[in-house]
Amino acid sequence: MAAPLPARRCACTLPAALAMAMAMAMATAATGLLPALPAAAHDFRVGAIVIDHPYAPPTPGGATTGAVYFRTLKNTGRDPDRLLSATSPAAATVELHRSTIENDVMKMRHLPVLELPPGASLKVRHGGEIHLMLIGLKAPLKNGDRFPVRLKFERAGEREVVVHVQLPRADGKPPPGHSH
Ligand SMILES: [Cu+2]
Repeated sequence: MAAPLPARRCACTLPAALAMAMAMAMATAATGLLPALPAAAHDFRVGAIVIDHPYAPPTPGGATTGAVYFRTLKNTGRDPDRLLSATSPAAATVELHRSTIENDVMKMRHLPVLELPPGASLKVRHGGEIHLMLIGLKAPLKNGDRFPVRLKFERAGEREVVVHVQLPRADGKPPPGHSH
């Protein structure tokens, strides 16, 4: 196992246009014109880990970053596990990120690993703190697209999941924290 990376400031930025597009998408979704998540739920299992409904919001043309979320990430086993890393043919790199508010400013940090204690059921959703960041997108993510992401867990091993690109529902929350 590699030594944990030190937490560091995320170098990624989403263009203002993307933040605007996401805000508009959320507003549109809130009107009920679009199917709510999970319109077509899907899940994946590897060992004791269940990856429930991986999804990604669409990105505007020219965007080079995007985010992947999970409705839930569960460890149904009795042993602790950790999500170590992810890769995808859709992007040059995939990083685990946590966003936090510090002095009213949204900060993005690279998370070396995501801990999954026994019985954990983590919501890794838009508007929340944790996401997978797609860096160096090869093409914009379009509503209805699907793409694979390969997840590597310390105990359970590796599993490729299919991510659905979709407009997320508003969830009664402000637009996703992607103005970083
Ligand atoms: Cu990020």
